[in-house]
Amino acid sequence: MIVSLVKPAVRIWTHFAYNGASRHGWAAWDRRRNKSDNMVDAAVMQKLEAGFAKLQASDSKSLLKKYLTKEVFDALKNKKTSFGSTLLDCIQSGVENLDSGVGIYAPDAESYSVFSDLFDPIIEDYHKGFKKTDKHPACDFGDVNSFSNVDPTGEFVVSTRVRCGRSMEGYPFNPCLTEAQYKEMEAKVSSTLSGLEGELKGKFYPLTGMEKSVQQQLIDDHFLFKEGDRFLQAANACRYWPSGRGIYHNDNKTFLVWCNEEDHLRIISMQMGGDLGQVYRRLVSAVNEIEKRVPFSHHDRLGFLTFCPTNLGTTIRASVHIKVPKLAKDYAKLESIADKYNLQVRGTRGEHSEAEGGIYDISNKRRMGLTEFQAVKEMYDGISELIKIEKSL
Ligand code: ADP
Ligand code: DAR
Repeated sequence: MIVSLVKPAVRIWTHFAYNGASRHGWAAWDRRRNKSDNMVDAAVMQKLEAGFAKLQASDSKSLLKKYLTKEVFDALKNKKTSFGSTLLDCIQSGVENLDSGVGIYAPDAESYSVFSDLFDPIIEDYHKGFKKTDKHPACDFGDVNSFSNVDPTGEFVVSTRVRCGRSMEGYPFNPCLTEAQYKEMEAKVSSTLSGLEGELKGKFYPLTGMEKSVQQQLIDDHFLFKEGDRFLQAANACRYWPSGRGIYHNDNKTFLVWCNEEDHLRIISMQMGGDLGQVYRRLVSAVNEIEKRVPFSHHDRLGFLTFCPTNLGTTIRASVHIKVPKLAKDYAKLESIADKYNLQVRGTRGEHSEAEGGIYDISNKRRMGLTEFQAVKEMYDGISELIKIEKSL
């Protein structure tokens, strides 16, 4: 009887202990976090201990829960990066959102090495075997004319999109950015992109001052990132919103750049239909053009650096919005077939969303341990197989 009361009691205590502490709000906690000393202060330690206990008492399925063992927690809880980032900055989103799939972000690039005891096993698991001794290959977009239309008859694929993430050298990630830095980065991105010509020519639209109806239409049309992502909010990635945030796009909205949502830059090529070749060629030429003007943060072992470990390396997500009504009748089967081809199945609006009108967002899952070309080929081959199976049912 006593034992059966313990777990719920622990769960209740940790819930209030953790959330009670955050009742004082991040601003107060932020002020207490003295970035100059190398000790983790008592307030942070109290939230860390409560957060760890809450996670342990939960039935969360996140990679954070899986790999933040007591041993790893004790080894990392007193560590800080030179930006003053602590283990709490890394795990707070996964502690607040127990339904996270991953649950961890890097507040700055150094976090990947200072907290590597936690990041490395999560990276190995998510990217299907990229070990801490592995080195991500050099950037290689391959032959950009290798991909044709993945669905020439247009029976299944609604639209195709290839995106990559880039971090600007000299700036930390969201939780460590000041409002002045957000504005500085936005100005740099806006002026850099204003030099693009031809099909890439377009205009930068700051989120600050954007008509709500215009913003919502861009989101509904899948061109703009959504607002109020609770995972990013809990990771302290939405401070000073909408300062420094915005979107650049060409007239046809086939080439877009997100500024300071989850990553400093999300470079996106997309269009209706299944012509992956055309989408990929546009993405590659855009990345090459932008790289001439903006130095990107790159790590010798991890590849291109991003806020979330799931986007490291190539940072490439190649996706289709696709209707596979027969396969979708058995969602678990669709996911297991997709998993065989290293594909990730998501709802129409991406992460943590449901399919609308039977449209699924299906993309390559892993981004590390293979080249950009191989990541896109993995999507092309996997989607081709899914369409073959759908046709056979
Ligand atoms: P993240 O990887 O950070 O979740 P994504 O790069 O997947 O973000 O962007 C998610 C957004 O992109 C969602 O709004 C989703 O609807 C849109 N999206 C993804 N793939 C496609 C596609 N093939 N066609 C149209 N929109 C897409
Ligand atoms: N939603 C968070 C992050 C998952 C990876 N997707 C990113 N980074 N957009 C989670 O842990 O579920």
